[in-house]
Order: sequence, then C-alpha cells, then structure tokens
Amino acid sequence: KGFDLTDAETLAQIEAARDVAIPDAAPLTVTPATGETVAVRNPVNGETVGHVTQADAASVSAAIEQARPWDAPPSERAAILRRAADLYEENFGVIFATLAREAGKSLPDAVGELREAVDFLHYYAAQGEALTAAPRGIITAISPWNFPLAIFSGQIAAALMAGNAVLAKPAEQTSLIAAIGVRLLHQAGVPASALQLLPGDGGTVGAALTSDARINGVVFTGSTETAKLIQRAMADHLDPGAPLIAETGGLNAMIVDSTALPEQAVRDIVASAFQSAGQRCSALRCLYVQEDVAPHLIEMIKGAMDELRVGDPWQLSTDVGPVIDDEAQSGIAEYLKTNANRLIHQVNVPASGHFIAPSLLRVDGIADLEREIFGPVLHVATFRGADLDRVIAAINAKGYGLTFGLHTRIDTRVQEVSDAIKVGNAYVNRNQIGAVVGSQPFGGEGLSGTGPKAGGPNYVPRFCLDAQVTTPEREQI
Ligand code: TXE
Repeated sequence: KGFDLTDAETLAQIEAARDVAIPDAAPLTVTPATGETVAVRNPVNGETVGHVTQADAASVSAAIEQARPWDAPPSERAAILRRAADLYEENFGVIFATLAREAGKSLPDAVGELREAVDFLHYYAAQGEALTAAPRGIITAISPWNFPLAIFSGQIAAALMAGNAVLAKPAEQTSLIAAIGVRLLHQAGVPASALQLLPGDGGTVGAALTSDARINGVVFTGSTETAKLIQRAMADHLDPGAPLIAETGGLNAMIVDSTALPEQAVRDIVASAFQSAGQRCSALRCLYVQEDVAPHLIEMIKGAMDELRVGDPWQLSTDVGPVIDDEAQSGIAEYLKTNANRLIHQVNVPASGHFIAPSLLRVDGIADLEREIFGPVLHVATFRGADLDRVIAAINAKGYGLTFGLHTRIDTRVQEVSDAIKVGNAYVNRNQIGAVVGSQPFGGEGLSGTGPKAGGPNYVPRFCLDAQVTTPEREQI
C-alpha cells in the first residue's frame, strides 16, 4: 500500500481510524496475582487512551516456566513472520491511532515506524532462513517508548527467528502498541509459549526478567544507566555466557564546514535535531559550524525552525509532536531554564499538552553537554578550520559513540574524519536518520551500547554516504 500520505483514499482510511477503540493490554499468557492496572494517557491532552494490567515478579517466573524455544523449521518461522508483517500492514488504522494517541507520534513518524517494523519482520525472516547457529534458549527483550513498535518488533523477530523463546517487556508508557504487535504475531502463528508479553515496571518486571538464572540472554534498548543496571544484574545471576545486546543513548555531533551546501545542511540539521521531537537516540545534539559561515548558517537555522509547526500529531501539517510524558517535559523544561543564558532561538508551542519548544542553545563545544537531553534541543558551537582535529578529539572524548554527521564538499575530508571519529553510524551530507533496515547495521560503541547490531547487509560501508548514492531507497510496502 505504501501508506502514501499524499493519497486521498489512504488519508480517508487513516482519518476513519482517528477515534478507533484501542484494546487494553495485559500479560497474554499468565495471570498476575496483583492484577494492578494503570491508565495510559495521551501526551497531547491527558485523555485516557486505555489500561494496562501489570505483570509482577511471580507472573514473570510463571512465564519463564512455560517458555518453550520455537522449534519449527526456519522456513516455517520465516513464513509466520512474513504473515505477521502482512497483518501489521492490514491493521494500519489501529496502529497509527495507537502510535499517535499513546506515543504522541506525528503521522509521518507513525508511517515511518510501521514501515520499519514491517521491514524488521521481513529482514529477520530472510536472515533467519540462512542461519545455522543453534538457539540460546529464553531471551528477554526490553524496549523503549520512542520506537515502541519498530524496536520492539525488531528485537522479538531477531530472537524468534533464531529459534529462541522470547519474553518481551515494553516500556511502561507504550504497552498498548506492544500488545497489538504481540497479538498480531500470535495470530500469524507464533506459539504463545515462544512469545510472551509482560508489561510492567522496569524496576520490578524488568529486574525480574534480567536476574533469573533461567534467562539465556538479554536484548535492551534504553538509557545507559539502565543498561548498566542490567549488566550488573546479569553478572550476579545469569550464566556468564549469556549475552547482553544493548543500544543506549548518545551525545551525537555534526560538523558543517565552510564548503557545505547551506540549504542542504540546514534541512538535514533541522530534521536530525527536531524530528520526532528529538526523541530519537540518533538525533543531533551538538552542531559544530565552521566560524566563517556560522553567522549566515545560524540565521538560516533560525528561519527553518520558525517554519516548524508544533502541535497535534494527527494533523498532517504538524512537524513536531509532544514529548512522551510529564516527567520528560518537566526535565527538559528545567534544563532549558537552567541554560536560559545560552538560548539563541526558540519556537512557539501550544500552551497545554506535553510540548517543548524547539530550542537552539549556544555552547563552546560538546564538553559543555552534561547528559543527553531527549527532546527538541539543539546545541551549536563554532570552530576554526585549523581546529578540526581538536573538535573530533572532543567528540571522541565524550565516550558516547552512536551517530555522527558531516557536511562537506571535500572528498579527502570524508576519509580523514571517518578514520578518526569513533561512532557506530556516521552520515555524510544527509540527515542523521538512524536505523535504515536492510542497508546498515545500527548501534553504538562505548557508553552508547555494545556495538552495531543486525539490520544491514553483509557488506556495509561504515560511512553511510548520501542517501541517493549508496543507501538503497527503502522499498515501498
Ligand atoms: O529509559 P529506561 P527511560 C534515554 C533518554 C531518556 C532516558 C530515560 O535519554 O531521557 O533514557 O528514559 C526498562 N531493569 N533513552 O526512563 O529507564 C524500562 O521499563 C530492567 C534513550 O524511558 O532505560 C523500559 O522498558 N529494565 C533510548 C526500558 O528499560 C528496566 C530510548 C527503557 O527505560 C529497568 C529510551 C531495570 N532496572 C530512553 N529499569 C534510545 N536509545 O533510543 C527500567 N527498565
């Protein structure tokens, strides 16, 4: 179908789903004794979107007890994952409605997310058919709220396709979309004993799922702090051979030199920093602009920021939706208040709802950034041409290593910088889009995670050059 948002018929179908009833979520295979239920609130207006029955430590144990590695032949597993991908596509209405109302996704972001989830299912189906390795056993998959269908489905599909049993714990904020995904996977034919959903709190359900000796490995995407907690829990309780595959945050930088094409650079800067309200692990946080072009480029960035529409994610004219919840909003607002003296520019936003004004702050360099601000906040620094090496050293010294961007027209500089920068994914003359399933493995080094993981072809250029040149266009689905 392509989910083409310029097609009137598709738009009418999406519009019809706007107020569709969103099913409640609960552990699908075990019954928690406490049965505690929490309400999910829409980050735009606080309305109740649905309810989630929480798992507890005892139900986690029961789920582990009944977990069974998926022993169907790889071709059958692949066929079932492909059927699940078709079901995801067919159910696009309730999926878009849930992504918008539970996670605050704009429609283009929701479309991108559904495509990515479908791509992951197809990707792992194809990879798994060629696998010869044995399954590990029971895998815990812990996912975040910022790509609550795509990352969630990718983690599950990879582990299932290798023949494991999966226990999936979605983020507290986005259990409704996770339950939709798991129901569709079950409907496609994944046995309930091979895939179980355990919604609940990270500190209890997440901790129980990472500290039980019967678990054989953990896949995690979320914060660096939680990854460290999980690593410790695994070291204390799990078999030393049980792997942790972690993808965490970043302090991602971009360098724009004076040879860069200004229009292209500004378009990519604004997309990299503000798309998805900055709630992407790949998002640009610290921009370095070469001194001689900086005044002009910063004026252009301010102009492009003024074009951003912040508001209701369901409106097609919206570029930037809300941040996920109260806690995120107050944390970012506090940061902006503390750093008010650095503010260069800010966009107007609606007074109510969990909105944060896209903001541009001046810094001397990445060393000034204390932590990842997971929202629409971009920091900008300037540098002299002779200091390029020092800029790269400062970025490397920060210890994160997820994404990096470079805008230049000097070919030899691309090579020099690529040899020097320590990141998992780098982008040249394009935006820091993040994962593109099937074209590059995604993930970071150092404090950003355990290294690029699957998602790409066997041969991958470490630098993802201009999309039109080396990254195959995503297939329309
Ligand atoms: O993450 P958490 P939060 C970063 C971003 C954000 C910050 C905090 O900077 O502001 O992290 O976000 C589960 N044992 N990213 O609080 O807590 C939790 O329930 C086991 C970047 O949402 O790491 C959820 O399912 N699991 C990121 C998952 O971990 C535990 C995306 C992630 O939550 C646990 C999200 C525990 N002790 C946040 N505690 C990215 N890389 O894109 C929590 N969890």
